[in-house]
Amino acid sequence: MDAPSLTAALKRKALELGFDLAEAAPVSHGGVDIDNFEQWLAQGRAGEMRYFADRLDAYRDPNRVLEGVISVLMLGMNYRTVEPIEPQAGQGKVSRYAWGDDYHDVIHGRLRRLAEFFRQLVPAGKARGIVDTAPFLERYHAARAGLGWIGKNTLLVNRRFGTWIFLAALLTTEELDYSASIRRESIHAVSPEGTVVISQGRKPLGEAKNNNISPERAAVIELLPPLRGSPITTVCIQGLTPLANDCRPVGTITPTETSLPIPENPCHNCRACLDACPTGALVAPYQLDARRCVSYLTIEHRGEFPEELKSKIGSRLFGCDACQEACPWNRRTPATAEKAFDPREGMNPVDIAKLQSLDEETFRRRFRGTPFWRIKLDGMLRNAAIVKENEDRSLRNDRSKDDRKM
Ligand code: B12
Ligand code: SF4
Ligand code: SF4
Repeated sequence: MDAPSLTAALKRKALELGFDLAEAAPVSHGGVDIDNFEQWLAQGRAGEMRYFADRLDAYRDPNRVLEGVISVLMLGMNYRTVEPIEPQAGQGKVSRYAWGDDYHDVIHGRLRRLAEFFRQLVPAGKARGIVDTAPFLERYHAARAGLGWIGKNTLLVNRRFGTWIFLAALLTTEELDYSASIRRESIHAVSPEGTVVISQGRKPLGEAKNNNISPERAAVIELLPPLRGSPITTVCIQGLTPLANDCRPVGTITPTETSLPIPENPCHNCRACLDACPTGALVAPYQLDARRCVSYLTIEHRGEFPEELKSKIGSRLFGCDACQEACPWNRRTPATAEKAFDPREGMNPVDIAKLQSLDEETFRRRFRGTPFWRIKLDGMLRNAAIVKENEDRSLRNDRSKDDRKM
């Protein structure tokens, strides 16, 4: 089967299985994105998520994830359902992604069926479906496949669905049709003077002059002849690809500072997500320090929270949506047709006193198959205690303000 027919068949099947987005890209073997990723790790920004460092070899070499891999079909599934109900006194807030069935379970089943379908079409080929389950930069590959761009909140933003999409991937040993993807033939060479040399492989095609650095250090590149007027309009810096669908990665600016493409980056000058983050976890556009992220603290982190962050968590019991709720691209997105993501009863907001009264057995019965299962009753009780402490503190503060007024 040729690449276009195989790709078309896989995409059709993916949509039939309930995915909302499906596009192919070549699998990346190393490059600046891995460099950024390693830098992120070296800065300690992964916190206690040791699996990154433990599996660094596989991030560098996707053959360790699937021997002989060349392509990936990147998939997206819309999970937006109803609007969130704000918690009242005695309640904790749960982020949208966790209201229904655990997405890993929902998506895993579909990936298995997609992989089986692939094997019927290409019996000699190999395919592996993944959803957070393998050392693979899903957002980066999704951007390369053309599913959207990486927003300043580090999430993949799609023009239609915003950020309310789960990502998954079908890795394959077969070549696919990458026509929707952001290709990497135009790779970059770096020049310290701010001049970007655009090249194809090792063959230089021309030069672009970095003639403006915005306050956010976003670089505007003016293409010099012979490239002026060519379809190359966007600069791919640091390997990030916040590109519109018709853009091409072009160059990079040195040294390795935050330099971002602007003209076609739909985030433009917006910084709503950075401003909305309650803990300052988005330390710069496109950069997240997980150690400060409420999502990390309430879901991944074991043990006590850093004292200085406790009060900033407010009533967030599980996960955090602040950098998504603030995003203008999330304002008018459609609801999902996927029933598995419909909110289960009592999943948001959650009654703190009821949660604190649960024993292990009841917790298991109630939350089996939901994302709460992952952190067990102990983790939920730790989070509940912080939410309660924050509520008590804010009541005390309100009372002392009233006393001062009298
Ligand atoms: C670990 C993890 C987390 C961690 C770390 C998050 C993070 N931003 O890395 C924590 C627990 C905090 C987390 C939180 C959330 N997560 Co999460 N998470 C993952 C997971 C499993 C791995 C992500 C990863 O590889 N991180 C490592 C970092 C380094 O990767 P990166 O950000 O892509 O790195 C690039 C940039 O940071 C940049 N960079 C790094 N350093 C530098 C330096 C400079 C100078 C520059 C310019 C760039 C730069 O380059 C890197 C390479 O491209 C993915 C699934 C997957 N396998 O991809 C889901 C995933 C990203 N999470 C997801 C979700 C839904 C969430 C939450 C919304 C859940 C919630 N509501 O609480 C929050 C959102 C927080 C946020 N703003 O990111 C979805 C996102 C879907 C989407 N639309 O993008 C994913 C894809 C899961 C899925 N299968 O759908 N998550
Ligand atoms: S703390 Fe909340 S707003 Fe900040 S990065 Fe994490 S998920 Fe986004
Ligand atoms: S809030 Fe603004 S800056 Fe952040 S991801 Fe959305 S559009 Fe981009």
